[in-house]
Amino acid sequence: MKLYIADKTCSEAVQIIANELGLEPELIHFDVFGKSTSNGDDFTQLNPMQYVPLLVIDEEEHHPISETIVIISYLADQYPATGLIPLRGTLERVRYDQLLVFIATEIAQKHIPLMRKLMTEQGIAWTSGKIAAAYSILDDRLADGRAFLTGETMTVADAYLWATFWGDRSGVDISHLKNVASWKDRMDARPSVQKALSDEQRLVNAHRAALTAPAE
Ligand SMILES: N[C@@H](CCC(=O)N[C@@H](CS)C(=O)NCC(=O)O)C(=O)O
Repeated sequence: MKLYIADKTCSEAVQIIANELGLEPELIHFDVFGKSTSNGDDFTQLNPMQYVPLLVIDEEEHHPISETIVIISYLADQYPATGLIPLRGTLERVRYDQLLVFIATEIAQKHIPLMRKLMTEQGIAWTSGKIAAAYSILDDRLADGRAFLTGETMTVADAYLWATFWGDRSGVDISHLKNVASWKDRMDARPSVQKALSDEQRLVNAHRAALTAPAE
């Protein structure tokens, strides 16, 4: 299994879930700006949108799976006993999918044009307000003292939200949301999260070093 990742992006959610499950996909770095991959694969052939994360399960047939929430849900669905996601077909799962789509559309994707500095002043204000409101809804959810977004155990939604925490790059300030801040501290401490960060850093550094190494 191959997982294409990029530096400090939503692909960290997949790394975290793979780590929670004890899976060890081969990690490949995609340089979002330079467009090269750490193993020389032509990423455009694999994903014409050039987005990570991308999961290739079957090397022979190359059927890549894109879309963060689809990938993390798929991985967690393979191991129902872990409780990383509610069972498909249940109302609990419908509500859960609602939460994943909320994170994808109201938080993750709304950050991107802000981070890329592509917006007018009015657009920045409107989008930042929407993102802050979405985080505030999640802060309310955590206000009952639960440790994670849906209860006492970490699930795929927590991994996804953690991986789209881009306020330092988008300028969206949510420092007033104390429940989200405590939740973030809990997530930061998880071994699966720390491993995701160190694996990513190692791979990114190696890819950058290879790109700048003088040709022999
Ligand atoms: N619809 C995709 C979008 C993924 C996405 O936005 N990926 C970003 C990183 S978080 C990316 O690869 N951007 C590369 C680019 O903009 O060129 C998903 O939800 O997984």
